[in-house]
Amino acid sequence: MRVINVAAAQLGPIQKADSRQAVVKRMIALMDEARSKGADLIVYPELALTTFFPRWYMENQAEVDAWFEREMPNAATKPLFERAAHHQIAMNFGYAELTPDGHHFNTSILTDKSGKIVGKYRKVHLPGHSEFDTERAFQHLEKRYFEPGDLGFNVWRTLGGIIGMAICNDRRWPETYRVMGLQGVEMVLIGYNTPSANPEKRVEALEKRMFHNRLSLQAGAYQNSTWVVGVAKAGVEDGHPLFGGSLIVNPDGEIVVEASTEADELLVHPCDLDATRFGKNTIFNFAEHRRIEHYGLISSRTGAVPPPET
Ligand code: CDT
Repeated sequence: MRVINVAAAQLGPIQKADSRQAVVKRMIALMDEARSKGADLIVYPELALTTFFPRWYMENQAEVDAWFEREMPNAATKPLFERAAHHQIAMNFGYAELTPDGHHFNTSILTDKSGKIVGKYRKVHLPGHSEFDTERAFQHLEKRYFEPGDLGFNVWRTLGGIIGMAICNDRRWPETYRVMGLQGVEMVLIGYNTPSANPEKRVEALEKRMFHNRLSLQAGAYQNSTWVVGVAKAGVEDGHPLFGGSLIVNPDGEIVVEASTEADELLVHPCDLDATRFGKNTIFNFAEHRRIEHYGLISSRTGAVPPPET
């Protein structure tokens, strides 16, 4: 058995006025609880340090940049890194990254148990739009504030296993998991901020949106025989509800733990990486069964092109 005791640390809402220092305090409280429960790794959501700011339309770049981190760790997050090193607990969290040469990414990092950053991922599948959209119930301006990630879907050998990362909307795309699956991934860490309502389809029920969340994470896990850890930022942020439903999915695609609130909430589960072996060696033995001669369109065509009508 190769067990990583994973803590999925769901965060409740973060209001616009909340400081990073206040959020880090909440993250440390969850980390203390995770450590007391024997966790090796704690996983926090996408954009964990701030409110989900892409719902707000901004034209002033200085105002936008105030939501971004110029270095990691920085003054606000140093106490989190120090506590992680003290507890000897690895961590993963998301934040808005502003690089020294002026690029903006929706980023996620993975540390080892000493608090050293061992992996970085930048969100590839940015949802939403880039200009103010009067048709929407509310805005989702990720395409305005972020560039598509430039690092691809990597995996890292750490904590005795092979671990990858993705962010929120990435979880809905099978390519996300498969590219990591082809590198032998054993655990995928995915933070999210998902509105409880569909801004383009007001009648869509919350239950259906949560079904799509589970469906995506469970399919990704099963079809690549990997653990998947999905962690929400949940609750009502300045009048805008985000759903919870943080969960850990085993390599058979089954949910082993799931959050029940929309507040700060910790789920801890022992994830045996050797449980990924059976699926990887049988039905999803890629080397044995994949037929890449038929998959060319996946990497050569972006949008669907139906055949001409006859
Ligand atoms: N943060 C994020 O990627 N949210 C998207 C919502 C898209 S609705 C415009 C998601 O896929 O959950």
